[in-house]
Amino acid sequence: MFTRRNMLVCAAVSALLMTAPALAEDLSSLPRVKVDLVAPPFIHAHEQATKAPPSVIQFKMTVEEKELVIDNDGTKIHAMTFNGSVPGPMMVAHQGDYVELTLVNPGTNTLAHNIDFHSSTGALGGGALTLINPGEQVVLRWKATRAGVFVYHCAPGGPMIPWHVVSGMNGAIMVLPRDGLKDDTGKPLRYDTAFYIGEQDFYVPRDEKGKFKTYASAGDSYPDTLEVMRKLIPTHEVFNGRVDALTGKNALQAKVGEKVLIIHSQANRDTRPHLIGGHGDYVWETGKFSNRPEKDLETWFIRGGSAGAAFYTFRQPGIYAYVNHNLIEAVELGATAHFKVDGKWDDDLMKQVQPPSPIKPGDKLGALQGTQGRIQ
Ligand SMILES: [Cu+2]
Repeated sequence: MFTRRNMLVCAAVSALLMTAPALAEDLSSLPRVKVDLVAPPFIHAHEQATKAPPSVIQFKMTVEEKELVIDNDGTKIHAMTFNGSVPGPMMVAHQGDYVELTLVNPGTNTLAHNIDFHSSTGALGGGALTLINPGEQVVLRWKATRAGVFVYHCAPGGPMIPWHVVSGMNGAIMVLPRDGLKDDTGKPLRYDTAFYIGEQDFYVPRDEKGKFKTYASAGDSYPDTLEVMRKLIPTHEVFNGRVDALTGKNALQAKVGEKVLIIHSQANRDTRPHLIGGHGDYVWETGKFSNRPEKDLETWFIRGGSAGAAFYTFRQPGIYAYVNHNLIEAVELGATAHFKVDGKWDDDLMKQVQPPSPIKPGDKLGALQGTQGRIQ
């Protein structure tokens, strides 16, 4: 029955619909900034604090379904990626900006994809408005109301959601406060360099002999992969798409005195970054910049489906391993990166007082004469 109340609701809805286009017209007066994305661990050029008025920041990403080698034994998967990399590129905007993404799914792809931005509000994070078949593209705009680092990922529905995410289809966006980052007392914090590390769990099926299997297409790999996924034990846990993507000659470079912001995302599974021989001077463990950073952390916890940020000033030169401090995952499954830090060693912070040498007879190592068990 069409009641008076219903009529009022309808009138209110049409009034809302009528006002909607006006909102879009307001945005047309805002500055528009086109940004070219770069592959992780690097991040496109950006201002840390900005005096610019809220702007429409335009990004474009292309979905690439591609075969990727994920370890040093040549194990291959049919990856699904934003812009060809695992993780997808880091986007940077400022709080109050509008993020406008053109998402392209080329006709050469085989699957439907979309994007769910954890930083956006409504419509499944944009997932409900961005589902595109091969040969289609879509443009989504959302307002960056919350400051922080946030995951984005593909979420095409049902079991496709975890499958696409663990096939590599995730990344992160950093929404900076307009006046930049602040320490625990509210003083400005500026980094010299920012790196983006995306941690990824892969679930590669094995044959009867225990060897990793290969498949003709992503679709062919799906039933076996789903079986491995359901056991929840990854075969690979890697940084930036493969074992050793960020070690050796691919190590992240820094200098003594350099202030580095390390952004770490995991779209699916919990992890616990740790910088061996260093710390998190300031850590936004949950990644949200309206909260005060924690100080002096040894290890920080990144919940699956989130990103965190750690700010550190390197104080000693050398090779630092940056790991998931589930050390089995770091060493056996691949979750290790390296920072190569140049500069001068500080003896005050650490010095080898005596190099390894034969034990001298008569040295009573470890004996605390007369003080054992007493607190003084
Ligand atoms: Cu997808």
